[in-house]
Amino acid sequence: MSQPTNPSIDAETGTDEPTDSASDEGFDSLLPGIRRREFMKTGAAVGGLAGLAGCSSLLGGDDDDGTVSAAPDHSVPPGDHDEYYAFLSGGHAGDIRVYGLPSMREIMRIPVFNRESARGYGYDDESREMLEEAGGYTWGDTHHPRLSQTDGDYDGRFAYVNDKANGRMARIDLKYFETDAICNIPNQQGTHGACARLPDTDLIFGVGEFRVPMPNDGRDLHDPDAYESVLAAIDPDSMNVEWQVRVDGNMDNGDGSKQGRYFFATGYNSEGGVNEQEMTRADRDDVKAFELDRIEAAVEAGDYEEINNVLVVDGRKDSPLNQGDDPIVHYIPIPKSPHGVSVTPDNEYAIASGKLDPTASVIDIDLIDEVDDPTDAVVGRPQLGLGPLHTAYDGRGHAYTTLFIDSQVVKWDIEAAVEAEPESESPVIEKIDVHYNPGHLIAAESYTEDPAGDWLISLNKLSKDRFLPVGPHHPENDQLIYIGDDEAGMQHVKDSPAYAEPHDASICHRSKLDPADVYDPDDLDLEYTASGEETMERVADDRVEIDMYSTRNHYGFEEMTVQEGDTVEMKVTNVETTSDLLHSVAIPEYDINVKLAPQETRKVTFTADKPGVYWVYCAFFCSALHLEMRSRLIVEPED
Ligand code: RUQ
Ligand code: CUA
Repeated sequence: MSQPTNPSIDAETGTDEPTDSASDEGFDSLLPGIRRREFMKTGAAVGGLAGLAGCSSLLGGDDDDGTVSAAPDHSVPPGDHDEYYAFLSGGHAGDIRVYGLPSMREIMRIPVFNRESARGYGYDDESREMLEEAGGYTWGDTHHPRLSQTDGDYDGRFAYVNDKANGRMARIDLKYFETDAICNIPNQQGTHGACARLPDTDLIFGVGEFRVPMPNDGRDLHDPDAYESVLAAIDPDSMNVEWQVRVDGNMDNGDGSKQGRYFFATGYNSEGGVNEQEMTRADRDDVKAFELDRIEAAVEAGDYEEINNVLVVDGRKDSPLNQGDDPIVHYIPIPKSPHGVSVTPDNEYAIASGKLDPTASVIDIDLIDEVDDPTDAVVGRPQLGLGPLHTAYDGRGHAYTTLFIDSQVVKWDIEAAVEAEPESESPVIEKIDVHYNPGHLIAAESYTEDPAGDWLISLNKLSKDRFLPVGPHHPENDQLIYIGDDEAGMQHVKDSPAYAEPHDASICHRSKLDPADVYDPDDLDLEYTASGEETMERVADDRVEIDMYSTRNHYGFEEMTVQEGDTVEMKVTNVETTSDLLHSVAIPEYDINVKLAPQETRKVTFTADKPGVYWVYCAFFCSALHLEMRSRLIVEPED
């Protein structure tokens, strides 16, 4: 192995496996007469040697002691800000984690499908009702956070994320970094892929993974051939399902073309099997390319069936809408159980990873509707390594694909893959070991038309021995890799443990987000209660309404007396205008926990069914007199 290129890297990661790095000496000895700069330029043509030498060691060079330019300083000193926001899904923790890059510090968590007590999410009336209306489940499985775009670039407005567990799509308001809407998607059991119609995010797509009877009301239980999965198109403003398309086989991940025409979804289990053996029998499954305008025309023309109040268009292979020259869904055969699909920043290609096949398939987007045999739309099939899952881009014509089984990230040249023979390894430029078994990877702004091309995170499923042992449930390992220097190659600069389990992420430059520092009361539905405006009123025989405020170091009322059996509607405003000064309303034994950021108003409704004295306290350490910030809820017994 080569020496670490930057001593601070080694110190920071604590890794005993230095980053693979290139050296002029190592290069020249393998490729006499070719300077490494030329190699990189012609990497596609001669990269085949990488296969011979064992890709990662070609660039590492076993006995080289040369140096290359190191990754730019990625330390972020205390008090300094990071350059990028990274939004990582929390998987079956149900949330989104916000990291700063390149420090990889976790800055915030945004609860989405989970209840979360630190932020009081799922405890106040509004968020509780939202979660109840969205099915009332206590958890979800977030995979694919995608940020809204305008004109092919992040606009800082919203993030959207799927629930693979329950067939839902959530929206996160990036002004407040909070979940503001959840769509419960009918006919879809498990929404996997999530992404948008670009360039202006005017439709959100949820990709249905599990095939079920349509509708799933007890019919066709023992007839798996009749099970189906659907693609759902959701209006990003109303968060209502606009239409769905039913398809053959199942679906997995998805991505939209950059210029609106197509949505792509990978599918495994074209066999329609119900167990592993049946699902992996076929050598080919497919990528479905949905023709969005044709689908909308079919909806317009009334060519749909209404199932569970949703307009469902028939996109199965034998649908009348798929006969003739203008099919609504193209089924493009891809080997074997493909997983990830993503569209290149220039909108030329959709690249699908083989998962059980060591190749990726490069689909020429312009050819899809031109060719007679859909297989002919596949114009490249580079041999990448074992278990290719997901692909990201640097905007310089390179693709980066995770190899789950090989525990590597492979960098390859997209145009070279189009020019090379199918199954050729020559488009491969370089591989780097990651620790261990990467699922997704994401490069900075890779989902936009103009990726930043400097940082990449490999989201590794296993960390094994990389951190202090914490028992049998190990953390995962997100590894930061610098990809900004094609000459030096990929440089691994940091390990960052992650609580289970990040899947996908979106990375956005900080200049494109403008989060609020305090709430704007006009953005909230509940009326603001200023100091001096507090009221406590019995509005019915068994109903009390309390409107009050909170500030350092007291609440609007020092005591609140109600009768046993009363329904209490308590609305509280945090009247602080100072940034970062949070209060909360915590009531023991009533399970009440309402968070209040500055200028925020929330409401909680509960039944006072236990007589006694209950101290209302503030759970955020807000000042030296925080412990004295109290009120009493007095519940008088029924006589
Ligand atoms: S997908 S790891 Cu996780 Cu939703 Cu490929
Ligand atoms: Cu308010 Cu502690």
